Amino acid sequence: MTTKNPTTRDIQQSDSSHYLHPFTDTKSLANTGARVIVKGQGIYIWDSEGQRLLDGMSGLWCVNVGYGRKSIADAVYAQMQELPYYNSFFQATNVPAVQLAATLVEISPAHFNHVFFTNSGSEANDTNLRLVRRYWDLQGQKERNIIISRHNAYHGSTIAAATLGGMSGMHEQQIGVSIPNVVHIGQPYYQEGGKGKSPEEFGLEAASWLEKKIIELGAERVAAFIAEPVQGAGGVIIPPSTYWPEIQRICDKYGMLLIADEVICGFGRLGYWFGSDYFGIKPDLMTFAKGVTSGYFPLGGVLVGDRVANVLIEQGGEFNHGFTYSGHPAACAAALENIRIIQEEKLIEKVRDETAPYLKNKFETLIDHPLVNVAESCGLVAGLNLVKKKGATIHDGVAFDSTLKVGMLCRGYMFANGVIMRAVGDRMIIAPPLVITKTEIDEMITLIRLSLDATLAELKKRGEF
Ligand code: PXG
Repeated sequence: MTTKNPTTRDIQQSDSSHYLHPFTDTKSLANTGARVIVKGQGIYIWDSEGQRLLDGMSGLWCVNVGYGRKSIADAVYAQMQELPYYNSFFQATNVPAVQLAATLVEISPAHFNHVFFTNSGSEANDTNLRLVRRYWDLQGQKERNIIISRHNAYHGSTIAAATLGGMSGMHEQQIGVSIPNVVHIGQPYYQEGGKGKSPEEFGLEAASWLEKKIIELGAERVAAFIAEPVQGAGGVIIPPSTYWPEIQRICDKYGMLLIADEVICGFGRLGYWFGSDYFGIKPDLMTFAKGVTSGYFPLGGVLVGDRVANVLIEQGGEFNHGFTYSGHPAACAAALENIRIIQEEKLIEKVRDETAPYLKNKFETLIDHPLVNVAESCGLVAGLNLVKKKGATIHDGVAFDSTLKVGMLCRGYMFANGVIMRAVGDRMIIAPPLVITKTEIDEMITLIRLSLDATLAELKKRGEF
């Protein structure tokens, strides 16, 4: 691309010629051309054609404080001028990394007193895998090395993180490169597995799959259970209230480690600093990324609870693991300013007491739409299911033929109407920035309803409804 003021078409052409996008069918993208995003402010982004979009997905679940925060840019700029980089290997450290570690310890539950920094959530989960195996090795229980995860979980895209995750499409492409001793149990998705049961009964049943798996494998071989408090990329899978307390009881009973992947739920998404606070669980390790910097700079890490940290520090000697950019000063400066904003603007309290309950009320009104079988939310994440026909209960609805790709059709109308809502199959999901106001929630719901109407009209035209 050589033009000085490239047109959207120039950018799209160059994009499809050279840029391999993540999780993208390059050939089909080349036919349509990527949407070029050029600007963001508050909860809105703009594309190169000047269309404004209400970003119902906070970028990719990360822009918690919204776009256009000059103070984060200033903090990074100042840090880059002072010290753009230095490593934390070889007995050196840097001030922002030290300050951020202390801040994270302050905002997390009391038993977290240590932090390991990475660049991403994927690397953080790789780190978890190493921490867990190292912990049990140091305890003289090397054979305790199986990690249990869940189908449809997302834990990242490195080989270890993709193995930990439960995305079948990713596993299919991991030809011969999966990590051994990672097994999966079912997800607590009431719509999928709860027919004939109350949500509470189903929550207990879904948790019992963990205990069954432990007994099947032998508790002396099970090192840890890893899970997202609310599954994000899997489609905003909100577990019934009985699920997490029972999972905690099982982990305690068998003495295994509990890893909460807080990459999406952390930093206020559910109206608490961490999803674990929302569900009242006490994990040994917490993965974080995304909201720690609101996406302004790549940064991730693991909050390491005392149980693991004490063994690692007291008995472990050198931990042979780390990244060039672990504790990157500019990334840590971005995170510190981001956390300061969350605190100063009381965004977590605002979500918990005002906007999450408001969103819940408004979002649930969508259930009266002919296409919508379920409309539910938890904090500032929400999901609705599109069906061909509603039934007497949510389990009796008739799904669309998956080849119709109704979710993608609906997503197209959302874009056209100026709101970003994601499709996971025929489940439509949102996770708006924490700064969203009640008026903006109203606007978002109006745009969603308009797009549902357009989807319905199109399906009727095609004779599919
Ligand atoms: N854990 C969770 C719970 C995540 O959601 C990761 C780990 C990996 O983080 P990094 O920083 O390595 O991407 C994630 C990332 C989607 C989507 O389609 C979600 C994520 C990433 C890409 C796509 O919803 N989440």
